[in-house]
Amino acid sequence: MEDLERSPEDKQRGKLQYSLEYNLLGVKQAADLKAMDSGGTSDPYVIVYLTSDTKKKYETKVYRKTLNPVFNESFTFQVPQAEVPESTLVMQVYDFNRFAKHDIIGEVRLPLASVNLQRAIEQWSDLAAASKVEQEQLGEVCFSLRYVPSTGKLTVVVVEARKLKRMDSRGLSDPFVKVHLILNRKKWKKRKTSVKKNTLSPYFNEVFVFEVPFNQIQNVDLVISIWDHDKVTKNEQIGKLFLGCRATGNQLRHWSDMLSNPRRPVPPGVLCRLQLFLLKYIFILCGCRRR
Ligand SMILES: [Ca+2]
Ligand SMILES: [Ca+2]
Repeated sequence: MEDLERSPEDKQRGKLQYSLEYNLLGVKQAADLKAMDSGGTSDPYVIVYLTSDTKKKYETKVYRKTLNPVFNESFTFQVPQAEVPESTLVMQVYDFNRFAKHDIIGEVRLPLASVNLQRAIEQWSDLAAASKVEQEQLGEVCFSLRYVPSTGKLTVVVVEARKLKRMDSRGLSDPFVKVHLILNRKKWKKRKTSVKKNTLSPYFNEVFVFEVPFNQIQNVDLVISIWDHDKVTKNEQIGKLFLGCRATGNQLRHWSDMLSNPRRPVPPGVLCRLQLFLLKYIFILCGCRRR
């Protein structure tokens, strides 16, 4: 019955094999995955989490250029008995991209109430289109960029952010912005704004000037990330975005505008009001995830 309702598109996402026994999840392998990259392949990895605790996510290694990855990784979940009936296990297969947003290929959702956790299962499930339920709105950030080739000065004005995700259980968020420059894929320079307390629409208007010689500007990437300051626990990242010659979409356009209009600041407006998304660029660029 369920299969009949599925659109033909879902069929082409591929399938995932997994096992589950008590709180031990085995992500076995995927097959016939949809090709997300121009070369006709994908770079798949799997993120798993429970809907009752979306902050705790686990992920497998990335497998390069394959549509049939064998993961064979296990994850242990701690889920209070009382939350089992309400909780759904989500396994999302993503396509890794080094310099762009990772694409979701599809997902398997397994309501824990529908399985007997005392009995080991091992099965294949077709990947379905990702549910929008947990696709969070992280917010927008507005900034302007200016690069003057003759002096080698790159000016980043962090103007404001809007509609940020609420990170604190009591209160809103305490946002601040980090600006990283990456040179030849390594962390190079960083600056950060002040912290604005208890707001989801912080106004910063803070100016950062970086020295970037003209012969290096093509090798520089800019990462703008927004964090929630916490006094007691670790600061948490709300979202980030990435600009540079290897970026795509609006991010690339904003960067190209800056390079083609030397001296004139690219005004904060539609172009620079970019959506934040979750990425792992910093780690990738440090080489922690390279294989
Ligand atoms: Ca890819
Ligand atoms: Ca906080």
